[in-house]
Amino acid sequence: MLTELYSMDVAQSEDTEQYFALGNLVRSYCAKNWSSTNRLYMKKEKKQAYYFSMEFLLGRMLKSNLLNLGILETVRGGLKELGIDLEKIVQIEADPGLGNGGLGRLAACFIDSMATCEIPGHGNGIRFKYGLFKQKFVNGYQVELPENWLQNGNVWETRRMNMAVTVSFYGKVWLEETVNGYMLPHYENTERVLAVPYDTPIIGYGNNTVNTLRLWSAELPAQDEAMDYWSYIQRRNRIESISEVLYPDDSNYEGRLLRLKQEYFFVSAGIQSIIRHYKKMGLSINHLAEKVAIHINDTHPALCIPELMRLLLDEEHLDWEHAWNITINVMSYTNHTIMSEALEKWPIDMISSLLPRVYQIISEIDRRYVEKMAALHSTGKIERTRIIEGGHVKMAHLAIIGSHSINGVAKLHTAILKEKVLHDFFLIYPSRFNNKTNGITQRRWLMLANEPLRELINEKIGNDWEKTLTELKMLKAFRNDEETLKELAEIKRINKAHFAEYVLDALKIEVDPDAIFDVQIKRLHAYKRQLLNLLHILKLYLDLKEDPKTDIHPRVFIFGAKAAPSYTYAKEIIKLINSVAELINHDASINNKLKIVFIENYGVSLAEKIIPAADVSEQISLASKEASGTSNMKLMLNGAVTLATLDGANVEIRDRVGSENIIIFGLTDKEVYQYYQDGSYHSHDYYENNPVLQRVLNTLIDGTIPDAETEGRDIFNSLVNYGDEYFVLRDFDEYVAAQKKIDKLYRDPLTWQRMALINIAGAGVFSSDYTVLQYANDIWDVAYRPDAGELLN
Ligand code: NBY
Repeated sequence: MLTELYSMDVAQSEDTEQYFALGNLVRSYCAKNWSSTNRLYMKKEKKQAYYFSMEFLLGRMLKSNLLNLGILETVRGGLKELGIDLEKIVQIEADPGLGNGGLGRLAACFIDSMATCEIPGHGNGIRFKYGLFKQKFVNGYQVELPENWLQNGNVWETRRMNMAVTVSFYGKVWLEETVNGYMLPHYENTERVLAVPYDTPIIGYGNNTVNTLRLWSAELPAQDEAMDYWSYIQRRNRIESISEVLYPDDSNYEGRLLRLKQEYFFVSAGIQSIIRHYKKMGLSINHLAEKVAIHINDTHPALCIPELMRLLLDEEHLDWEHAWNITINVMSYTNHTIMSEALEKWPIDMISSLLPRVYQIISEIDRRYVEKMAALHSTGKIERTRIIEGGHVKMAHLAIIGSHSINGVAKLHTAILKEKVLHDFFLIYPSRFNNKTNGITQRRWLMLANEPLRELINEKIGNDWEKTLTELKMLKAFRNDEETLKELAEIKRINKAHFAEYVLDALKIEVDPDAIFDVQIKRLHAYKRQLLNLLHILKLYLDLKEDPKTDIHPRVFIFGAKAAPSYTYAKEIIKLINSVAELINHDASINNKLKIVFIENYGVSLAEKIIPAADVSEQISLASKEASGTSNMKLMLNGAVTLATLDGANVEIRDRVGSENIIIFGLTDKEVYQYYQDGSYHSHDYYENNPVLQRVLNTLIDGTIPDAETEGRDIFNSLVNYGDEYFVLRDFDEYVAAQKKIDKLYRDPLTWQRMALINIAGAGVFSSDYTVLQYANDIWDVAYRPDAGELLN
């Protein structure tokens, strides 16, 4: 392969050539199974599920492909004989950061699990030229740099020009009756965009299934009319900008035109290609819902609903009722947030000028909804739930009204949707609501990221867990086996030493692997309360300053977090954490008892390094705000002990491991809602009445923290004077107490390792294999690996 690609042999080649040679080899190795999987699906006319997501946060693929193909060890050994270190060449691969955070990573775990569980399920999204920005700290401030991940090419993708489709924007549309009595649209002056698919094989683990991730790229269609050269270039740039860059906002909706274009672009291209593929099988469009399921990952692809209606009405000439029936049966929707500022709504003017025909259809869906509900529900409820309201199109309402299934991503989250956020809808469509607790793939997050732990587990309980993660429960038998607990400790120590090397190399910070590695890795957002963590660190710092002999076990606080570029407050928090790190890490009197490590540019590849080295998993969002969380699952699977509020999937983690093996603190969701109701939270009182807290908060404004005056002042005000939206001060005391408990438990190694072991043993239910099987069974009604059925019980 090296000779074919670069006309050189191994001795002459460098890492980059070796990486691309191996990548090409792997791709051709799976090519046969890829086409046979497709042929099989076609021949058996299997129902297909399509996971529509704006984001797929894949991470590097070389090792996971080798693992799933069952050739990781063979290839590693073979390369070694050639004097090549596999670990070195996998680093060459650009980490495709086509997602913001949990939602995008969930999509990546799901497609891996669908292939592994032999579900005929594929991803559909956008091939962004630039992924999520690269984060750099300059003087403690976040600076965003472009992430040009395609610069050196991408071995995994195949451009399929023959499957390109056209997506139209703008123009005028009117309906005319045809001779057969159909009302069909005529278009004038539309802007046509060529959508070109790039397909990536998604390889199942230990089987012959290879599914497809189809990502669309926007291009200028072949020109038929003569055009001025500069107009041509301008138009090309305008069109190509559609798939240029991922929006870097994770929980704050921005109503920009380009974003709406992106949403329609991959939705329209995806659905057109699904229908084209379906019709190739020679089946009647009337049976579409028996052969196709489309999943809407958050509301970003909610235009799937009017777009499928458009194609069924205008291209397939079905009548409205019939088309609507098919659409509802095809579509299902996952909600990922209860935060109102993240709910998408588009101004009518914007949608109707960009997508005139789609807007007509949305209006008609809305009109019929109001008409049908008038007899059944109160006007108030109808007004609150209709799609078009207050000059906007509400995307969540569209998604709910046009789908047969609406799910939340953890039990608590689903309960809050039903009882609070979507209560009106729940009363209207009770049977549509269901829960699907998130999951993670054990292949990337344990088998690859933590090889020593994988080996230990295999030694103890065999390897059935690799296919059926709930088998990890067998580990519980070792809870009192000192030898096993010591081995577990040894592995953690090795992983921590390994990570410490990285920290020294990348950040020039020396950390002690015998300290507690306390990890909070997630997007930076006020509701996730990185600030609560920081206030506790400041408290420890003050304690140590006052009495250097204060008895605490040394700690390394590890943060990884990107802030949306426009989210000023989050960026101020980053700067503040970095300033406190400057202060503490360089204070000799602290005697290395505290260190803060803020990892730059946190993403999938860094998560793979940090998670196996974590002792403590910080999951401290304000109860009710974190829909599920998934780093909580990855960390527990790697033996970290969770320090958490009763939010999202933390509740289910507690149920699995028992209250003795997780540290819970803080307000419950009920208490938070109670506070909202009586408006009785006054953060200023906590400042006034709690001297410890007051002392800590004062460091933000009294010059203790170097070079962060503005940030310290703003953050102080937000907490003390402007209401403390996320109840940081309210939960402070309980959090400090919980951290004390951690300190105490950690000093008893056997107790601690027993907790770690029980966490690993209890993580089995959080496999995304299990999650996608539930989607397949309950929502999509598609086939899956016959022996996987037992997982569903
Ligand atoms: O989805 C996350 C939730 O916060 C987390 O609790 C959950 O575990 C995870 C998977 O269900 N949400 C999330 O990551 N959201 C985004 O990344 C996101 C991205 C873009 C936009 C909104 C949210 N947007 O409007 O552009």
